[in-house]
Amino acid sequence: MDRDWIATARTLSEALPYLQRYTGAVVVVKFGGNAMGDDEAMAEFARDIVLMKQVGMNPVVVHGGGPMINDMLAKLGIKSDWVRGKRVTDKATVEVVEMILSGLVNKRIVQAINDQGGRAVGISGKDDDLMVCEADDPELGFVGRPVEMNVQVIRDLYAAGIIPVIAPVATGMNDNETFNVNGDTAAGAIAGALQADRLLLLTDVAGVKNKAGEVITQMSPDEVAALIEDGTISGGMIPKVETALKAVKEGVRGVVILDGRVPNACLLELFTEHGAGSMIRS
Ligand code: X2W
Repeated sequence: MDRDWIATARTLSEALPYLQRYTGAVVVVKFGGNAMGDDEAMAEFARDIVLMKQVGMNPVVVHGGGPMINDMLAKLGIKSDWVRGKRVTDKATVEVVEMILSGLVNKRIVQAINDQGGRAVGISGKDDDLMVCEADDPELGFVGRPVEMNVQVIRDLYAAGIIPVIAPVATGMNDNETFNVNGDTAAGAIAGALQADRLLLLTDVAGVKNKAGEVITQMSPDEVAALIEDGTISGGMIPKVETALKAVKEGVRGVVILDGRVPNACLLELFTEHGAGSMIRS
């Protein structure tokens, strides 16, 4: 069957109010390791980001890469333990984390965006002291909790037409310290410091689900707290919604938890009435 070109044109026309609403908007996109697929899915993600930039938004990509760190640690025979959703990170582990996140994963995303005609520059939380951390918990070793954010470098990059791509690796308060930061935590801290219009947390589930297993499309911070309290939100979703609550409290206008494996997930959320995933805002 022929493609429906009239429907294609209508889709563009229907996007106009959303395009107008988001002109100049700062949108932080957390791209988790589990949401990253094959090269084709990566190209599609990159295309969405380049389109956002092209229509006048300021996308800022913060990525994870947990599965890729796991693969390299396994190859090197380094064992990894997890405590409350965070990787216990000793000296040997933090070196692998920095190599994989700032190297392999960061540059793969940068290259994919550039291949779609965007101008991406990859940095980590170390660059220009973007994210300075303290140890989160002595039990976790070199896992960082952001205590000082210097986001001017991000503003400088997007004002110059560049899409920043940020690895969640950070500097400490003491010389030569390197911290491993959970990707969601880093994205939330960056979105908060930027007072972003949106934080999109791309993951591998459709969003926050109610007891019947249906995705909840809109929630206030109070409703989220009640759902944690009664056990509806549990497991791996807890750190995500906690990041969302903190970001909203710090001034992010809306946080959306959505499935990054769905084709054009970001466009679906931003440019259609349908939206995607679960939105948390006051
Ligand atoms: C994470 C950083 C990467 C990450 C880790 O070591 O795996 C901590 O757990 P995803 O793909 O977004 O899960 N850091 C402290 O967050 O990756």
